[in-house]
Amino acid sequence: MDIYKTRYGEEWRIIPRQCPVDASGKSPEFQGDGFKVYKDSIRKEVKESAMTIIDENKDNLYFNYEPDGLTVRSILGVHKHIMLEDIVPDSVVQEIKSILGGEFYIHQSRVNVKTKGSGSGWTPHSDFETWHYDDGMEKMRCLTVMIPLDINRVENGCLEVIRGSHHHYFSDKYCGDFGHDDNFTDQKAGVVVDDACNMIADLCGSNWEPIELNVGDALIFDCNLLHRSLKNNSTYDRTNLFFVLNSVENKLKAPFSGGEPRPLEMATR
Ligand code: 6CS
Ligand code: FE
Repeated sequence: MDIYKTRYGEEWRIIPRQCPVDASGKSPEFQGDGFKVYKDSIRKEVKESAMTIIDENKDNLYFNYEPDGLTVRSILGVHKHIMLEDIVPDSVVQEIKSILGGEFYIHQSRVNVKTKGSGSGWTPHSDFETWHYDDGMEKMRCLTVMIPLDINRVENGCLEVIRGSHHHYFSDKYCGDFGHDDNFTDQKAGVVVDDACNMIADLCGSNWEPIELNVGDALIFDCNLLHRSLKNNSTYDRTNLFFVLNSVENKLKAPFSGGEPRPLEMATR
């Protein structure tokens, strides 16, 4: 049975989360908020080393572009070259294992390049909704670790979240089928519409809040946390590195869309 059925029918719905958030009960902040910031936990030179590795391996990486077709939006498949363990401290890795209830593997890794002036934003969404429909991720036993390679501020389009929204699942109405790259570039299916954001915000007693971060910080957030970010209107880039970590007990099935699986750089199988 598909407990998180989405992209069907004529109306969107909000249903309660069916899966535990924190498997061990040792991370109450993550359980309640759906995210946690680790201040000053990463080497400050992280951008230089990550971008050098990307440059050296650019022929083996997967590029997604902005709607202009020219500006890079995301560079996927970076974890074969940039090692999670070299960047994220062991104490954070251990907390992630405790939240996920054991070992994980990397479902997706990417650098989102939100170029100054031209980098566009990300509409409100839960990652899990896409990973469930497009990738066949059955349960919410997955989280993202985000490492800012540049300072993240409101003016350069930092991540914004609704605290506690991971307890509610947005199931979209059917809104057409789009190519995997197109929906990555400019999400159309699975976008949480304003009325649904407002309803979830009311349920949570919170509303959109920016997560401003410095280089050296790290953020973890639940796969079902509602998030968005605005266009980069500043004079400086916003580059962030992401590792998406999924429980080994939650490996992908056939996509719930019934369609073809996405490229392996978008969803490891
Ligand atoms: O399609 C995906 O996998 C991605 N899309 C969004 C909007 N967020 C996270 C994920 O990388
Ligand atoms: Fe996302």
